[in-house]
Amino acid sequence: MKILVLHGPNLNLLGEREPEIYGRTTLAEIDARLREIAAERGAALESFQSNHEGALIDRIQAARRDCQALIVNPGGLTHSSVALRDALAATSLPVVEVHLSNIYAREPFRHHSYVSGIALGQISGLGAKGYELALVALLDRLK
Ligand code: CA2
Repeated sequence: MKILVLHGPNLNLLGEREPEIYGRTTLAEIDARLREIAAERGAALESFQSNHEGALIDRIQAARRDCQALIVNPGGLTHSSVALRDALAATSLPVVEVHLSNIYAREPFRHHSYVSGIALGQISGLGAKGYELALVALLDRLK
């Protein structure tokens, strides 16, 4: 069983900038912890970060062939990308949407997500822990 974790634009900056909003944990640290949790439960995990919408969509399309579920933090594309939503929906795989910050406690333009309507669930505001909770929930579900 393989879970794909997708990180959208600018999330490569995690831990380096705006720690008051996004925390001090780096993306590499998040990915390492997720790989550890997956391995403990006998699953594989692949992480992919891109600042390019098309690259994210290409990876989502490929996931139909090699993954059983997705965890996605679409970054700013959450609030703008119908194309990303369509690609996720087309996989027919369970998707959990994760946000480090609570998007509903921030600017109004962050309150709408194009992804939430096709997601199994959304975790918002729990920092890096949100990815871990999403992973455990998906692995329990796929068991
Ligand atoms: O809270 C989240 O995880 C977001 O998806 C992060 C996005 C933001 O546009 C969403 O509204 C909420 C921004 C990702 C940029 O990440 C940075 C990390 C460190 C420094 C600067 C940007």
